[in-house]
Amino acid sequence: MDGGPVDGGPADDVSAGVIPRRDDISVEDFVREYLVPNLPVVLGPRFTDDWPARRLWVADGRPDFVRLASLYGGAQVPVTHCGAVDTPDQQCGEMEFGKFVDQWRRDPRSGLYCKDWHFALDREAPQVYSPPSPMSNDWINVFHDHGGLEGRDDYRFCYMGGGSTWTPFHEDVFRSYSWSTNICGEKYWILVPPGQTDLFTDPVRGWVHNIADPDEVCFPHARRVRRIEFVQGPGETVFVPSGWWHQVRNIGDTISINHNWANEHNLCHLYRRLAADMARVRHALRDVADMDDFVEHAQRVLRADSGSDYLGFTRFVLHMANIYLRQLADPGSISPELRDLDPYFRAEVSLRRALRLIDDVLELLAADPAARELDPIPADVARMRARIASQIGDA
Ligand SMILES: O=C(O)CCC(=O)C(=O)O
Ligand SMILES: [Fe+2]
Repeated sequence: MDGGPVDGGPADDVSAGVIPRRDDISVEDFVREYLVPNLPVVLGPRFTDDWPARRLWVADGRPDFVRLASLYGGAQVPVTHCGAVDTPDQQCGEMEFGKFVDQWRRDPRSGLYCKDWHFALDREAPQVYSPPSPMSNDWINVFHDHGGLEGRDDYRFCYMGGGSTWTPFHEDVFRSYSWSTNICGEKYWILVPPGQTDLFTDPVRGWVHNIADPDEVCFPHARRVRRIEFVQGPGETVFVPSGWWHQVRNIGDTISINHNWANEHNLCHLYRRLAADMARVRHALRDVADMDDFVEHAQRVLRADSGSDYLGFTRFVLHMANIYLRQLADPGSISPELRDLDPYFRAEVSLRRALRLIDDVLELLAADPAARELDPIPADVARMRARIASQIGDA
């Protein structure tokens, strides 16, 4: 088997507008069939059957409002109001979780949506879930926990809301992957394969906010966007690949957990997003291009706009490369950063492949004019590429 697309496989499903579904799949097959070709899939409930949250938070298939309020009532949570107006910036504020649950229970169609709650960061309570094994190779969160990334932030979220709540059409932060599991309830998904942004974005008007019912005056081609639509049931997990725009609507009372994540397989997507954002920033700042600290200024603007900059991204990649090189040199001792990964990801063949993919991105960085003028990126990148070459060879 050459590892290429299989007849009747996920790529064919996706071309036919059908979401691939798997009740069970090995981690290795998940990587080969979905991560490498960057295709979506819905994993069956068995991947999350052992989650305490699926019992603790649910009664008769519905949210257990009393239990939820007693467990987390005092927490401050972000709450959005999904009004009738389809704007990307839904009104958002903070609220005590107990009050939110109370209002949700009394009026399930109030449009209140508790979203982007950093549940895992907030709670010291025992863990009530852990990522499905195929999604455990998460450089963003696992390594953030070990001080690898700056700032006290994570990309793990809890969402709760009634039947009228939804998330407008968007692409995920940094062009990361996401996975999303329903603790209870159902979601209606619209997933859009990459390569169609011309149909639903515009330099002046921005982008379509409701792809289910686009504004045809501003975006006359949006109805032609190829898409996959499907319902995600309780316990199921949706894998959203890099750069796939999506829109999600809750059908009835729904609770979900989602993580943004990245690893060697979408590192080049992250880099290309950053490089494209950089090009846009430089273009916007072209009138002040001769100011003294232009390079640093452009990085500051990039960080404010995109949540990351070249130095941060390079540090992240070098940090990961170091961990993988150390692990490869000393396979007997599992580093704390790699402990939570499925053993498949720690196998020598996986470590080598990750380092090769890291090196591909370092090669792009080494050739990128925006990176070349930023000390100490060029020297650090060159040093790391030499170390990788000496440890795994050039192949
Ligand atoms: O469930 C939602 O409302 C949004 C989920 C989402 O955008 C994601 O998982 O990336
Ligand atoms: Fe998303």
